[in-house]
Amino acid sequence: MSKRYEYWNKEMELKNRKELDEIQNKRLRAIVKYCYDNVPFYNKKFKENNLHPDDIKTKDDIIKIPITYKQDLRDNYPFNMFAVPMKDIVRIHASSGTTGKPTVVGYTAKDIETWTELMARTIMATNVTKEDIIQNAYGYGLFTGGLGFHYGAEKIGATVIPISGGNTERQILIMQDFKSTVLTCTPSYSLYIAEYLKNLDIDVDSLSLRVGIFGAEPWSEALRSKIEDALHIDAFDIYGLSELCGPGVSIECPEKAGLHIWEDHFIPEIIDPENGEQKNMGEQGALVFTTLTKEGIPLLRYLTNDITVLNEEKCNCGRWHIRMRKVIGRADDMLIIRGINVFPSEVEYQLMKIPGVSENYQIIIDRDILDRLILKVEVTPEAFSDKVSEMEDFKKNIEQRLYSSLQIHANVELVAPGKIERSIGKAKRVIDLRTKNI
Ligand code: DLL
Repeated sequence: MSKRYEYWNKEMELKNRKELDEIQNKRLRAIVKYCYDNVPFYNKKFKENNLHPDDIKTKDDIIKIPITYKQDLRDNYPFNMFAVPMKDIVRIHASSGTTGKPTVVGYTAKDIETWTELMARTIMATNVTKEDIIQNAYGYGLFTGGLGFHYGAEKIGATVIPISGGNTERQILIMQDFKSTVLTCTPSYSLYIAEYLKNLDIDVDSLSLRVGIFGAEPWSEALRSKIEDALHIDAFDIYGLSELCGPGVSIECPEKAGLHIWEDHFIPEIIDPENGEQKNMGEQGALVFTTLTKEGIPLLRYLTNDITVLNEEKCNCGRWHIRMRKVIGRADDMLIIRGINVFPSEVEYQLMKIPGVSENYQIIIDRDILDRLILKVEVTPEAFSDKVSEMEDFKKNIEQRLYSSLQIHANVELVAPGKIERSIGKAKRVIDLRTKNI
């Protein structure tokens, strides 16, 4: 059977490479000038680097522009990177981050319109339409997930249930009674909901759910299979970050062969996070974005630190918009354990392949004299046993499998079902205790 592909803005979504390049070159010239004229940070940066907006004629010139770092936003906290006066800002969002002050972003009325358009495209790319009832369990508030989905879902004419995150029992009641067809939340929260349904002995087939749009944190293909199996839905990956708008930067289409980045609004690049050099298509590195249409807080070559690979081939869905591979992790989350580089998502991928291991785990890195990797792994109720010898064998088996696939020595600690804390938003799966010991 041939696949069905829905589009919100067919004209823009189906532009070919040459057309997209033309749009990008034109918009790049305009945004560079806009930043130079309106953001003192960029004006100074350009002058320090003997750079003038006229030096940027096409995308090939983009490498002349210095990288913008998250630290630059922190240094300009809260509003100094804004390109317009506060009277023109109609909304503020912020991402919490684990340390220090949040990263603050501001939207003009036009920015909200653009974001809404991007979210409309994004939601429809997963074949969700106005026929659907969307249970939006992303947090509403300073976090961009809730409101981002809300506006996009309303735009396409779907029915939105603005339930926000948490109160899982109520989520389930609403899901049953309102016959939600789409669930939007973090992948970890979707699993929590699935677990709750199981504990309440509710048959998932008695629900109306058919699609899940999950993002805001990395999740492996193995986790996708677990979610799809547990909820009997089609699960799509959505990516975004507050600094660019929030969700709606990229989305998987039904091909699930990478996430399409909306290139009429963003220019993506991959750089080497070590030396800042641009990498070629198909090479892995850190994702960098230039915003092409933002008014409130335009950003040139903003380093996300998210690790991925870009692919500019045309997709079977008809879109040419560049695809990014599922994010492997953040460059700053990469674990270097006794000299071996490991992404938490690789650990997750290997772990999820082992029968009896649940999707609840924690990676703890500690330092005695050498670094120690402790993996707290929750056993599924089916695999859990009171017999110490059985659990001991299971633990050794996990340790051996991780060693043979990732060449890392992990001390596995098995825990009983339900013992690892669940999350309603972004899961905290990695705990690095090393900094505390230094
Ligand atoms: O997490 C925006 C969002 C909301 C995306 C809802 C998708 C769904 P921030 O809180 O600013 O924004 O966090 C952005 O989260 O740089 C990535 O490290 C991570 N991230 C977001 N989506 C994904 C994803 C929102 N699909 C940071 N896969 C980003 C992996 C993701 N990581």
